[in-house]
Amino acid sequence: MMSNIILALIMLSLQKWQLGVEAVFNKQQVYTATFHVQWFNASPDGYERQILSINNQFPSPTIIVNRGDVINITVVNQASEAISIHWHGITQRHSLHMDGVPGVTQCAILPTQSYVYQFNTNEQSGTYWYHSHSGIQYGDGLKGVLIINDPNDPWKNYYTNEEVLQLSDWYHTPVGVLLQAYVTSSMEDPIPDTGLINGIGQFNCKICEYYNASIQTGETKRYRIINTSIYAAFTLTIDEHKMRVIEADGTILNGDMCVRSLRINPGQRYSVLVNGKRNPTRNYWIRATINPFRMFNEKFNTSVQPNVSAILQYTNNNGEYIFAQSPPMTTFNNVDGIILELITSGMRSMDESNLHPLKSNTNRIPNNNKNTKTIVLNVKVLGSSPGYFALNNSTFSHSLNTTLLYLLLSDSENQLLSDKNIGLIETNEIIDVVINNIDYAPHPFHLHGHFAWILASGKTNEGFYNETMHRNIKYNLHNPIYRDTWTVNPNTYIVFRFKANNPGIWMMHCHNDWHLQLGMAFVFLESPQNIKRYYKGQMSSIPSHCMH
Ligand SMILES: [Cu+2]
Repeated sequence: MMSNIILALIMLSLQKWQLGVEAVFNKQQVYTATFHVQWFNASPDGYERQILSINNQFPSPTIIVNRGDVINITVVNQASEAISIHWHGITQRHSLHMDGVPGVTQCAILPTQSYVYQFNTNEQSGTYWYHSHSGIQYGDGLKGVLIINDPNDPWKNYYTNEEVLQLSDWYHTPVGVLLQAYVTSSMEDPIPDTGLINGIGQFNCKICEYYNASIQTGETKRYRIINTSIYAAFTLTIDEHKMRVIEADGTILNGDMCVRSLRINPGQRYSVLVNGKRNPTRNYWIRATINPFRMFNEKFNTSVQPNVSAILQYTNNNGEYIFAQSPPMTTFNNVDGIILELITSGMRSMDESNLHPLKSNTNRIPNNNKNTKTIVLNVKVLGSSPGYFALNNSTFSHSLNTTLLYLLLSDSENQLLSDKNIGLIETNEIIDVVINNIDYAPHPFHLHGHFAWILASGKTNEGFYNETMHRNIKYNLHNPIYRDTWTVNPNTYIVFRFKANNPGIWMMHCHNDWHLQLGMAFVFLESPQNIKRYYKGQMSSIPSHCMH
């Protein structure tokens, strides 16, 4: 008891010291870099292919900044196709034209051209990432990690070091080739060949390479886990170690959820704390497995390797590896059984609605009032050959010859609003969005420009939000999770809320990118008059390459 009090006092003084440091941190820094985007050959999983890289690196550079810093990145297109970069989870307040969505907020960057992305991270902190928003291009490698440190992170004193584990699905065929076939036939979502952890995978290898994560004996370490896939949900486990979930998409959690397996959908991020063993006798496997929407034998054939592993290497206080050997292969026995069990238990334990913020945010959730607008979107597949995803029977498509932002600035908002997949929301309205997922697959939805409170979410096959049922749906207005990417379970609903306090043209779409390519998207046109007022003066005319 006494030692707990002393510990609390030390923590308190540490926090005060941190506050002192914050004054230094708060001097706004500008993080400047140049990204040369180009193809290069590499074999991250033992299979050589062309990768769309940044500065001939794979994985792409990790950006680490402090809260409040400005990011300034010049993207130089040295590839053969048009590109763009979206900064996933950054709300782009006063920098809508930096959101990186071709046809919506900017013209794509053509070959030989460059574009400067500059934006302020403002009050945001946590784990983010960036990726191309041109077609399905980030599946070929154009993506990376973005971390915004918060000197006042409440969990900061509970861990000593941190490390990123970027999970990604990986295709051996360039995804643009697969996309052509996908949009012209009624085939199912192309299944990735395998997965990568921090850019390293194992595909039919005899002498395999593994990413080496590390942990010191007895330390508590933070791992930032990011799923940068275009398709795959992953289940992640660390043999004989548990994970305390402390962050979801930049929101600090209360740490109540401690899991054996973590389920993470494309676009989502989690931070977990892992306690290192005091007297380890060996290293351990970190395993990530691609979750198919259906069972393995139905969706996977033998050429697909749904499992990717890394090694948790124990180190001494000097950071030196203690054990020379990899974890014993015998722990790989009965892999299929283990993995199926993990996926099942992962689905059981990782109910996203059980994640709660550290501070009850009751006061911050905007109250339902006369300004509340409820938008119901029924999502389903339309047609069959090819099938398209539709929201309220309308599929999202837009011209790349201009942008919605330029159309608005040239006073063509009526043209925008005639599109069924664009919804008008006005300043300070409270927006409740219902998504009914009329489909057998879960869909991870991502909202640009905002974080949303997830007020209610049905379990798989629970049924839809409709005239009669919605009265029985109970909203969590006490401690709902607040994030930018969430899972809508199959054959049921989700309800989320945000306040229209960030004028912009914000996409909301499925982050299974194959589905986005088939139109599973919606756009919120938020406070158009404010957008005009703010951006008309500072934006030049439409670049010629963007026009018809
Ligand atoms: Cu989807």
